[in-house]
Amino acid sequence: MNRTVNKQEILQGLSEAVVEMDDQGVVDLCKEVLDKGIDVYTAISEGLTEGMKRAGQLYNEGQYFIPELILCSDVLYTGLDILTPHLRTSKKARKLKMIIGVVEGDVHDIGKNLVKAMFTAGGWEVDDLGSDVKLEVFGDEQKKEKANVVGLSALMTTSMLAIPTAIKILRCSEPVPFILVGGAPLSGQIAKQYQADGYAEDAVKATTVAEELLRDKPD
Ligand code: B1M
Repeated sequence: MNRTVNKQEILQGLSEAVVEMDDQGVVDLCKEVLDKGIDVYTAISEGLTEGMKRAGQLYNEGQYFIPELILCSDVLYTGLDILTPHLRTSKKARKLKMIIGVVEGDVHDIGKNLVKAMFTAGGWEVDDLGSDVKLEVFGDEQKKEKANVVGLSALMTTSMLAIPTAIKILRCSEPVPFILVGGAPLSGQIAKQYQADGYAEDAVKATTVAEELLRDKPD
């Protein structure tokens, strides 16, 4: 690996290492991120995530196939494992709780895991149900955990059709949480149509939207 010198090169290097499925490259660059005091949010969003997006484009162009995508995501996770413990965690006066999961029929969990990392860094307690989550599990978990927010993620035009049912189930749970939805095929308009309380297009905005929901309606 070439020796990287500045922040921009490190971010670019992280992105390329994900695309090139270079696990050791990501390990080395994450160490540089930490040694040089580069903002960990930036390294995740402008380095690792950009690389995964680029891998997605290569898949769309027919240059990468499923095995490459799996290897790219493995490398992304190597980086996340190193960097996320260093995300600055804010201390909240009252502990806020969120439940998050990818809806049934959908195994795409990279975006959901980034959302989880941002909430954890924001001082939230996060109950992660994983991916391909049966819809009734969201309701059952809410009854047990009484979260402030439940986050539903979907990455496919097919799986997102499960979201309105999940929302109906959650509206019957006690206490009713704020429901936040996200994932590439969704939009603010679709979220409204589905009667979600909030929509966020990326992981960083997700925490802002959740906090706005609680500020506007604290109880
Ligand atoms: Co697949 N896949 N995939 N895939 N995959 C897509 C989604 C697809 C668009 C590719 C394509 O055809 N162009 C397509 C879906 C088509 C559709 O919509 N109908 C697709 C398909 C078809 C499939 C399979 C069916 C392929 C097959 O087997 N023939 C299969 C699905 C199996 C299943 O789920 N039942 C499949 C499998 C896989 C892999 C396992 C190989 C791998 C996933 C690995 C993993 O997640 N552990 C994979 C990948 C990597 C992709 C692409 C390339 C990239 C997705 C990704 O990780 N993006 C994707 C094509 C693409 O996007 N170009 C594709 C990076 C990630 C950081 O972004 O997830 O959007 P994203 O998350 C963002 C925001 O969306 C948002 O914040 C995140 C971070 O900023 N966000 C939220 C997400 N959730 C949120 C929740 C919130 C708020 C914001 O609040 C709660």
